[in-house]
Amino acid sequence: MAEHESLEFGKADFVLLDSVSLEEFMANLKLRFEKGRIYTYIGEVVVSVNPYRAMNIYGRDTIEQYKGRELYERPPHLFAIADAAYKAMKRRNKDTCIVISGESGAGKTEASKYIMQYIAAITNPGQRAEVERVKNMLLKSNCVLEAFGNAKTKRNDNSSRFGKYMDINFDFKGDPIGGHINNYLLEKSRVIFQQEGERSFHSFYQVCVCVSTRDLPYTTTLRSNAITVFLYLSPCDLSQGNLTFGVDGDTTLIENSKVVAVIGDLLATKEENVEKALLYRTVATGRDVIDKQHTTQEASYGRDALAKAMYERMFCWIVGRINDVIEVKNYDAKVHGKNTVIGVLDIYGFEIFQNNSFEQFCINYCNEKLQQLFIQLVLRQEQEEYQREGIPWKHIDYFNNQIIVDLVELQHKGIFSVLDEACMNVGKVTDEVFLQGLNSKLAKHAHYTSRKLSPTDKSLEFDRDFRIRHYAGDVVYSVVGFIDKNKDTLFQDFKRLLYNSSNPVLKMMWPEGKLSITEVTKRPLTAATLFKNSMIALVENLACKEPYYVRCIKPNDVKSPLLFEHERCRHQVEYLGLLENVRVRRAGFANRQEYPRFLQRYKMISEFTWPNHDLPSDKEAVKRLVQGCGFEHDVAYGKTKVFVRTPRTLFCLEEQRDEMVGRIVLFLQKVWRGTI
Ligand code: AD9
Ligand code: MG
Repeated sequence: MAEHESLEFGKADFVLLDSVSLEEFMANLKLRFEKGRIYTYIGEVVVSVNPYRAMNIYGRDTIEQYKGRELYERPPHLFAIADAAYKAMKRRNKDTCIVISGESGAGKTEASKYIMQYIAAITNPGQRAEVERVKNMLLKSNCVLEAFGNAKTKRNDNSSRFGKYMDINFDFKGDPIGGHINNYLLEKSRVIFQQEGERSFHSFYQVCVCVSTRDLPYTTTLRSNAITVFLYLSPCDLSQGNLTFGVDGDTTLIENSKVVAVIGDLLATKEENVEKALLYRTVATGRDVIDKQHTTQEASYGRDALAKAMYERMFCWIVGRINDVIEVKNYDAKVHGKNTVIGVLDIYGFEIFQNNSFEQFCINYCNEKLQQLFIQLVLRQEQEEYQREGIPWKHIDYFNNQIIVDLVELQHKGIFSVLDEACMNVGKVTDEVFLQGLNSKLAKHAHYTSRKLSPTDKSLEFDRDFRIRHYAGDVVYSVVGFIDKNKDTLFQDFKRLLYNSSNPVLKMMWPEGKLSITEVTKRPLTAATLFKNSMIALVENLACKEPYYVRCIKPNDVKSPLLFEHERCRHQVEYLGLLENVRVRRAGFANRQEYPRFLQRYKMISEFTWPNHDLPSDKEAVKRLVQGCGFEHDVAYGKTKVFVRTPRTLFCLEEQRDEMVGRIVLFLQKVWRGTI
């Protein structure tokens, strides 16, 4: 329960609602949003509503107010959750993580940056140079990663098109000594295509601006860069010409050969090598190795695959470079003890577009996994706390989205397996074959349907459509492109081309280009399998840490700071399971505090504890205090914590405390003025 917040701003913790109904929840959320109170707790979970305006609540003075405080001592804030994670890590030597979830545009990335800023601000009081260096790197890496990994979408002008999990390592003093970033599936198809009203990654436009404002010779490389990417930036002038293919009789040709020269230059390789890789494919037939000419379609496919793969590799390379400079160095665990970790997860939010493809499918599956983790951990955490403290537990039902997670990832039966099977077909490998596979395996699944299975369903407009009932809503996906995106083929010729570049960085990015065609036999893992494995590993990693949650809500679809669209918000509150979260929290105990903390806060309201108690333990002292106030019936005593069931009791305690603090202040003022 947060201090200094009058009811004028609504309830600072949803647990304190008079009754738990959707109406009350929504009314409180709306009132707080309108009063500029964008954060509200559910116990230790922060619910955040995107304000869509600059808020004066992240400055140095605010940071100072939260430093070292308990959650309930200050109005709800991201800083409080960051502090709680930090304290748990420092005091109890626990690895913690902060999981930020919510749909696209709800404010996850902004929240993650404020959390990082807070952690940076409260650490390293001794100004150690190496720690300052690490902190700077951690903070500044955001800007680089956003340039290369974020883009404007219809949902968000600065949408993360990759998932990011960042570990910050702390030494025994609690100062950051390093970190590590894991990145997840970059939406690389954006390099070659953007839906109407969307853009490619920010970096392309930033490069374009550089080119027009800077001088030669520095821009020589940049210009060639820009030329090659112009192809794919629809709003740009393409006056430099496209890399397009045509035919002359039986021969496939590059129509604009000037571009090939630029690419050769850029890739630090010979023009003719580029041309050959674009037009031919080396294949092994028995003992022979031959050059097979591409059709124009194959050549275009190869060109696009090359552009996507190069961008993705470059992105991973950038992440790797950042990791090199932030990795923990010279830390001897034997001398200093184990270094502890706070992980911050900021991943692409659930999204529904007009056209949803493989990328949306992966993004939404990722959000299903995180929702499942939230369900497990919120329940598990409560359960474990009661068990640990020796207090009986009462079960609350949730909608469990495990059924949807299984629908996607289950071995043999799940959508990813059906997709992989379709990709391995020896005969026809088409998106339609994949859809048939889905229809035959999942016809009876409550969360799957398709146009074939529900022909009268108006939301399924085309034969290629299938629909998943996600925890956050129904999404219609088009199967078009699933097979290609899953196989993610890049001809070996391109890998070899890049490996043979005289640019050492490019060469290093493509080690597999070393293999000759006869050595390449192993089928690489598909994009779906790689993504699934990375999600499973991510969830395992999060599950073994003490989690803190930020649940972000997007108030409207027009980025307005004033509009609280009731239906939009209600939908999010429902699917995020926030009401159930409140119920779980209330069915147990609304508040729990360690005995010394509780005493520190309320000792002035009891003659047995003020100014100090002489009882054998703090636990005994708390018991006496509670008995004295007449709250025995509403309180349970755990091993290390006192549990308060109803918020009303806390209110009463707070009221009595306020009154006593008021009296003490008055008394002290009189003493100072010499009137006593
Ligand atoms: V996505 O899943 O990556 O597409 P996010 O990350 O949830 O999405 P983001 O943090 O990028 O959303 O927020 C979207 C926009 O909302 C930002 O660019 C800001 O303009 C705005 N925003 C979000 N949070 C805040 C805030 N605390 N204060 C002010 C905010 N503006
Ligand atoms: Mg984001």
